[in-house]
Amino acid sequence: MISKKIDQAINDQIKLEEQSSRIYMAMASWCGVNGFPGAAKFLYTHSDEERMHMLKFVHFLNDRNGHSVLQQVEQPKAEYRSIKELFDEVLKHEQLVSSRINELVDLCLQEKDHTTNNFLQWFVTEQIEEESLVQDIVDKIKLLGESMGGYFHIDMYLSGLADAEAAAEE
Ligand code: OFO
Repeated sequence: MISKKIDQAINDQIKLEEQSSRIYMAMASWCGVNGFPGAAKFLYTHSDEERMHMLKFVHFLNDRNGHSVLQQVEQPKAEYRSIKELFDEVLKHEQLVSSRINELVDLCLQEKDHTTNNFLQWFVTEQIEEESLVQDIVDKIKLLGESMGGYFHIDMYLSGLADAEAAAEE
């Protein structure tokens, strides 16, 4: 049986994962209509992953006699000044998600909920990978510079990353 506090905190996390999925889908859409097909592919894949994260929380909470209740999520931003601004925001968002996962772990320790803490460890590891992947993209954008040639190479790189991730999941 899960405590009321943890039930509420997981529901908040479900909202954040759903929000993440929608933010990345909106970003993918912007990339698609602004000449970045590789970045769009990468972000659509990430949008799907966030939905998968959301579902993991939904099933876990319901399986533990809690109740996953979907909440209203805000409309994601539709416009970006550049691909650099967009990926800087992805990185900030992933850092926010990591800090929320850490807060959830803290709460589990306070509440002595070792089962939920154990479940959360998958997300702790996942966030290390997500942050490092996005940091790498941000670094590459800086390195290649904000030029047409640089953007072209970034887009090819992101397309390759999306293909590699899809192949790894097959
Ligand atoms: Fe759900 O990991 Fe990214 O946000």
